Amino acid sequence: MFSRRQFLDAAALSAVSATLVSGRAQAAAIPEAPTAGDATTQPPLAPATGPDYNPVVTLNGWTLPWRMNGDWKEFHLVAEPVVREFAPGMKAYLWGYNGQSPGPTIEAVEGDKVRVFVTNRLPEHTTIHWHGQRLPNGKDGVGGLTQPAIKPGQTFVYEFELRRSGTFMYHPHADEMVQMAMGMMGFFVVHPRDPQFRRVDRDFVFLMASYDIEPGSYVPKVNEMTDFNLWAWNSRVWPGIDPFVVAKNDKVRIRIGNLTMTNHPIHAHGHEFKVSCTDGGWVPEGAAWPEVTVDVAVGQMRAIDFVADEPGDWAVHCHKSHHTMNAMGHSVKTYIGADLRAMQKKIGKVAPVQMTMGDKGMADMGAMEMPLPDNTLPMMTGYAQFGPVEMGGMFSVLKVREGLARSDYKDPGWFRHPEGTVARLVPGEQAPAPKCAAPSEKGAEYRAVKPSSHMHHE
Ligand SMILES: [Cu+2]
Repeated sequence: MFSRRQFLDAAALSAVSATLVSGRAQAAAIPEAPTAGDATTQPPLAPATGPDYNPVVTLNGWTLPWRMNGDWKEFHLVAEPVVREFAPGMKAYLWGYNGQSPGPTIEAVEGDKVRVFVTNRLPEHTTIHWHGQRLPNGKDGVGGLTQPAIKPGQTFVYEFELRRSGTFMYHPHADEMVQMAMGMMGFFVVHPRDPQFRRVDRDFVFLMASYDIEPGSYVPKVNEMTDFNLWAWNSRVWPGIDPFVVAKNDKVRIRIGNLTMTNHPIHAHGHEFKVSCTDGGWVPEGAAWPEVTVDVAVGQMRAIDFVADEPGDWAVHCHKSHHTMNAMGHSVKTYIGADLRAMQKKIGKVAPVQMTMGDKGMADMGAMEMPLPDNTLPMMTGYAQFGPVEMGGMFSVLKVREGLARSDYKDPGWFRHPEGTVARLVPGEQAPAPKCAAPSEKGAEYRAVKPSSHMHHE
């Protein structure tokens, strides 16, 4: 039996619009929460009900299935600890949704009424904010401000009508420094009611996140503000990020959201694109200008559109060069021009596996097989048909191929370049090796300028 006090609490709770779901009767009404076991890119989820649209492809991720309940589209997100593989050889213990970080992409249509159940299986409270959506204030998901936090074990429900189409995301607004540093985020695409409106053939989505995970450890350092060592797309780093596979002459859209602590100038090779959509809505076609790099600031989302009319393997990457490397390179010292042979000899006596490297630059490290601590990734890695790619982090490949079937997203392998179209060696023109790399006595002057002689200069 309710006491008066409990009755008032219950009345107060039902007055907040992000409503706590409790009791056996309601539990039976909550839809199943599908879960994903790994970081495989799932095929696009075509709509079985409602208006037609071209579903998106979440890089190394998936779209959350839903069920219809009357005229409501019902989804179920579960906030929980997850294990995420960043690339073969490295896993991290993150927080995410439905088994993975990022959480599954939510897709629906402008005008849809959506009901999202959110169950909290984290050790602390959380909320979900629907970044960019027009909705009643009480569904905005700001803990303390627009709703009470969702305590561990509780399920809340958010109900709102999708008032405009576009490119959105979801993330917590509760202990958010920790929860986003732990990987809690997901994409939210609202398709236009008119399936022909700004339609493309292939539509890819990914969220950018940064992590600070020390080589050999598994949990991100959540208090880090600036000094991250893993720059991820959908919590994956190159060579763990799947390619954008497209057919020649496809209209392609790539939607990008930034939940790191810095901006990322995203650069695409081989094509010009236009920004077609932001988290604020569609950019009128006449107002967009051609770009090959778009800066995505913190908290922003950008969709870029282009026609993939140049066959090939085209790099797509963040243009901050420190964001295309992985953890092991993060604290490597600069030795360009130093005499490492002498130094290595001395160090080798006390630490046999320690390697000093980089006297000629760091490109050697792309091909280097060296002992690594468990659970980390080389600074730059990934092989392609001509050798090591010397990249890590925020890097992937746009693979444009002739004659791919509409639904074919399989990695087609490396591009077969037409005869005579690859940059080539000019035979018989060999410049002398630079002095600093030469082991001869001629290099002695240069090698004499060692970092140590600066450091101890008196
Ligand atoms: Cu970047």
